[in-house]
Amino acid sequence: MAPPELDALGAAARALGRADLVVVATGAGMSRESGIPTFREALTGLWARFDPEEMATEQAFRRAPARVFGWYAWRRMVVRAAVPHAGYDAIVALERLLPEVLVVTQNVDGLHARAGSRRVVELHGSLERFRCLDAGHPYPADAVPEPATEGELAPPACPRCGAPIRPGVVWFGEVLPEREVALAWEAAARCAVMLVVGTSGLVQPAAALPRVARDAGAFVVEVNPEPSDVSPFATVVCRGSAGVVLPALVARMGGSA
Ligand code: BV8
Repeated sequence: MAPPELDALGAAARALGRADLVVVATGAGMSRESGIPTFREALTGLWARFDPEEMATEQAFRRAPARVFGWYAWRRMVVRAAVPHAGYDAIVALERLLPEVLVVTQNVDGLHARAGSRRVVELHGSLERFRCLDAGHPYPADAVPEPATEGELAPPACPRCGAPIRPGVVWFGEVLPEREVALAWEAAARCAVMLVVGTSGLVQPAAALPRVARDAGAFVVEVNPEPSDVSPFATVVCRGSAGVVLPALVARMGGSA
């Protein structure tokens, strides 16, 4: 009798092999093996004493713009230096093996696109996008300095209206972008398989996606070394890290990352 994780891997590989549409829904755990801390670990140094749910808000930015902007400029610098690990390559391999794959990510690090994934929906925006706080005037990412150390960084002023420049991410209390939500929810309701990778399933409304897929009859695979709020909705759970399980899945399907 194969150990349970191999059964899960085999069942997941078989379900993927039959799937017309696969949604790969990823959270911060997907980037962990590329050296990017998960959201709950993302507050280091001077920010260590803050709670992410406090820092990632418009209120925090208005109250302490240099502290919040410095955190995002630092995270962007860390992310730019990161290299997508084998789990990202495995998702790109899935895109070659299967008829239709859509990546729906909560992450703002851009690593899926950098790895070569062609269809990526960013539910929470991107560290590489900036706009002004009041009018939403776009601001060129390359004009934002890359800090040499973790520290406060005063946001630039919008050249058009003078408002402070903010990161193009979705903060807590902000609505998710309409187009991305429509794409993600439509695919979740239509997919044969949803691969849920590296998310605690705590942040709404993204956390509802595995439930949408399961309720629509999809085969839901969770890839996470730890139990999460997604686990109860999973058809099978592959208890392991993204960088190990995803390549193993593709290998079981006879593909190679
Ligand atoms: C909204 C961008 C509505 C910014 C992010 C009560 C009060 C107030 C608000 C709420 C409330 N209840 C619900 C809400 C809404 C709130 C929310 O969900 N709060 C939570 C905390 C309860 N949501 C919102 O505010 C959303 N907007 O609801 O608007 C509205 C309606 C009308 C009008 C106005 C508003 C907006 C949510 C988006 C927030 N922005 N990111 C930034 O990055 O700075 S969220 C951010 O945190 C991430 O993007 C991600 O989504 C989330 C972190 O979650 P995970 O990705 O799951 O990461 P986490 O660290 O939790 O878990 C990592 C997992 O990986 C773990 O399970 C671990 O085991 C696993 N792992 C570790 N290593 C590996 C691994 N897995 C695989 N391999 C490994 N190697």
